[in-house]
Amino acid sequence: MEHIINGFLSEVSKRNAHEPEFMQAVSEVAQTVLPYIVANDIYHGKNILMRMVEPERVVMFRVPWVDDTGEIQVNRGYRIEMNSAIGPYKGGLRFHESVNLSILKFLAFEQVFKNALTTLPMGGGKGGANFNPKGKSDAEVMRFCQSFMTELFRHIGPNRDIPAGDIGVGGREIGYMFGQYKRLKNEFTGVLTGKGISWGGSLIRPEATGYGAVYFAQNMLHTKGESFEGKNVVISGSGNVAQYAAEKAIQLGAKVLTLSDSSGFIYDPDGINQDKLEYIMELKNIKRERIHKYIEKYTTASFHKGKKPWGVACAIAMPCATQNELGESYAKVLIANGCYCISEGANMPSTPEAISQFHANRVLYAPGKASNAGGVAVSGLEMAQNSLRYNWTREEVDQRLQDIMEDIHDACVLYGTENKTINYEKGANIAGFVKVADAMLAQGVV
Ligand code: NDP
Ligand code: 2IT
Repeated sequence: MEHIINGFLSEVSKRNAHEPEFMQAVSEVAQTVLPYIVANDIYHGKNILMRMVEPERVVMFRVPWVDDTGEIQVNRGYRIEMNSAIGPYKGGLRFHESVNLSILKFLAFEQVFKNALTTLPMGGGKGGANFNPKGKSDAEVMRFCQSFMTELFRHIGPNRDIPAGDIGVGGREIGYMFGQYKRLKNEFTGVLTGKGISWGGSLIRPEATGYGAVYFAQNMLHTKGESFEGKNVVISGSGNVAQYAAEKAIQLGAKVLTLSDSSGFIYDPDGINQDKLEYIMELKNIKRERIHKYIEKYTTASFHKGKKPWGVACAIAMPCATQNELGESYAKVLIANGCYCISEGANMPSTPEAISQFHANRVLYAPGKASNAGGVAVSGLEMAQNSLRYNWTREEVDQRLQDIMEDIHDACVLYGTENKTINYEKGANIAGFVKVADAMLAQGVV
């Protein structure tokens, strides 16, 4: 088996030189899916995984825009249309200075499996630009978004490819891009998700990724007769996903001790309660400030510059910032301090070495493609509401989200149970693979 996996990965890496994040995501899937393919005749000998790692289409384009001083700036825009076997391409847009082909291909590849797991009919895609929104005025962000959409609009559509938010893309950016799409097409359609409530958005979409990651953790904890009640929770990030993961954990009676951004983390020994969280939301979402400002208001808390929060003792850890933010040494520290449940809100936040530590120590570990699927799931529900020209209530959407997270947990149990323990990584990879592969095989050589 080792020989087959290595042969496959060496072929993929030849075709995708200098794409470490993409290779990391492919390798993680190949380790669990290739043995399954070899053991199942319907998939064997059809080069099916090689087809799945090759994007159906990659679009790269120039994004010129004028900054507030009148200078002309140029960024690079992308859309990776990875797989449309089970539905139109669906996935977020990331605006961050680090964005490149490797990062977006890893995200698009993960998205294919994640979207299949949601039980909704969505293919996988991802896009974005190497644009850094930090410190930019609203007018600059608007001009950038308009220029970005002036090229992207010809590649997307409500039945073709439906982008949404990701790092650096929230309600403000979705609004500017939606407005530009509508002007160019002269059509009001649900071409983006994460829209404002008065113009086609879904209730609970802003909350969905964070809430969903907590619901998934709850499902994992229930397998051990445990819950969030009274548990210490360590969260990284302080953006959309981290904020609503914290909110739901607080509602379930947990004590949230940390949040972070790329400059460091805050530790509040008294716990971040709902009032404090609302202050953070105002700080981050409206004032667009840094997280260290928190300690100016809540003086018993401390700020740890340049550090990650994984050294703080907790039962449950939720990485909700970015890829590879939790490496092997942090994994060892978390486990040594008693952490037994990891639910990833971010995409690929744990390194392969960290994941090996979790498996070796029987930690309840959920990979992002399972645990953070609530965001795209409610995007799917937003698409359904747009098609119906109807809106569901908060309670209806939240209930559907909870049901979907439970279904994803069940799929992981079905495909990932080995020696009476659940390997959620294996379960998520195989469950996602089976759905997409079956559709591809039914559609001929695609
Ligand atoms: P936001 O832009 O709202 O927040 C991102 C947070 O992560 C910020 O606190 C940011 O800090 C921090 N961060 C970003 N890059 C880095 C870095 N290189 N090092 C340290 N910290 C970093 O994004 P989201 O909350 O939407 O996304 C967070 C993660 O969740 C991403 O991995 C994303 O792919 C994933 N995700 C998002 C979904 C969604 O619906 N939004 C759905 C599923 C997954 P700073 O401000 O300093 O950059
Ligand atoms: O990584 C993700 O799943 C997202 N950024 C959300 C994608 C979506 O289409 O809602």
